[in-house]
Amino acid sequence: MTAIETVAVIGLGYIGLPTAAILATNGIDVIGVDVNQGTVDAVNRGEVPFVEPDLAVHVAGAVSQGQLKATTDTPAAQAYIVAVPTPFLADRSADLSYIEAAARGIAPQLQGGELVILESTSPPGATRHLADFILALRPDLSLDGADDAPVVHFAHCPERVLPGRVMIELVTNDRIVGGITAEAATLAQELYSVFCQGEILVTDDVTAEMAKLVENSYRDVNIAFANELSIISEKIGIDVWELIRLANHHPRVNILQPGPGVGGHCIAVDPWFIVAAAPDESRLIRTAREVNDAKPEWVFQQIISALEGLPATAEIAVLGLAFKANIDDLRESPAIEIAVHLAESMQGRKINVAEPHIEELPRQLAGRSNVELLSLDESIQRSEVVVVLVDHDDVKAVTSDSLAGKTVIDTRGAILA
Ligand code: SAJ
Repeated sequence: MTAIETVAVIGLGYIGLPTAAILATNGIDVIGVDVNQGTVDAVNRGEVPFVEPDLAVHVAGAVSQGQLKATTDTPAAQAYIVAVPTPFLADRSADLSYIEAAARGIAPQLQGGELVILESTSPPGATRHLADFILALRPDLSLDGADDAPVVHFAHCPERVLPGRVMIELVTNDRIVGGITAEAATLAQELYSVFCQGEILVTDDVTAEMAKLVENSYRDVNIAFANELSIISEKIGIDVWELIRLANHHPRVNILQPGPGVGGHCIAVDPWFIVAAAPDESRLIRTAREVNDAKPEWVFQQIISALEGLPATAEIAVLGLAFKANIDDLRESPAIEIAVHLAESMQGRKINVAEPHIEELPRQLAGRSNVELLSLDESIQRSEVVVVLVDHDDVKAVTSDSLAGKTVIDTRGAILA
């Protein structure tokens, strides 16, 4: 196959659009495909429909040079990169319907010789499922040239970029490419080397799928360990932050930080794909998920205990709503879960929310008569109990003077540490 010059990127979300833009600014002709006409129109105007540092300048530049276009219909291309959502279903197995929809768009365009890459975080076997799905629609094509049928190459190349640093990490992170065949992996390696300056490591499709899931599970298990330590420390009456700081002086110990739970759309989801694939064997991974998922309720109970003996008019400050520090992303945030639980269970009590990164309350909290979005200073001033849920820099700058006489529940060790 000659060098790939035309790539269709299916799904112009948090991963697809940055990938499309970085390929385009490196000289590839890129057609972005999305089911959302609004997204397609925005990209064709050179605009970005969500916030990610440096992405806007890449998209605007690529569109103005004619390297990047968007459409709702999948075109013919030499390579396809599928970057669509893989949420989990009620039984916590992965929903592959978006991948199947992408496959339906790609199948009629294939002539043989193309490379199809799945980037979406996927359960083991998803790349094979995508290949089988396409080949069932196109029995005239094959994986290996059997019976002289033209070959289509399939690979999995999981994304590993951190939101907020996507445009940097796309270029600098090492990358894993897993091919259903060795040739597919080599072709994918060549394509990613157009923009990736990190090492591009080659393996098979299922190992690549598992590598991504394992990275996020590793972090989940380690955060669960820290969260469990915070609960044990509370029970035996010691300071978990001091405990972890001291233990981490050991040369081979590096405990992560406890918090109000694990948020975002990756670490709290991906481990379940491993559990679904091997339920009886994934005891530690499942338990870690359960420990982290149970943390918001534990924090809520801590707040209830802190309120005992205080007057019914005592107000509560909630500092931070984002799923982690210094971002405005509220998706799957444990802080929101706790704030909503407080608002619902204490209708007569004021909840003074401070989240410096947002202008208005999210829909789960908006319109509730006992919830108000205030500045950090004001929410603290008005409240007897102060609950720290996110360690934003602004929250860490809160002085102990302003907290004098108040009960502080610091789930992040942002102020008390
Ligand atoms: N958290 C803690 N304690 C810690 C570290 C994190 O409670 O010591 C919490 C955070 O507050 C947050 C959650 O965990 O609620 C997840 O935050 P994160 O910064 O660990 O990760 P994400 O979800 O922003 O991005 C992760 C990254 N994966 C790894 O670091 C292994 C990123 O590289 C992946 O690309 C991304 O998931 C993804 O898309 O899968």
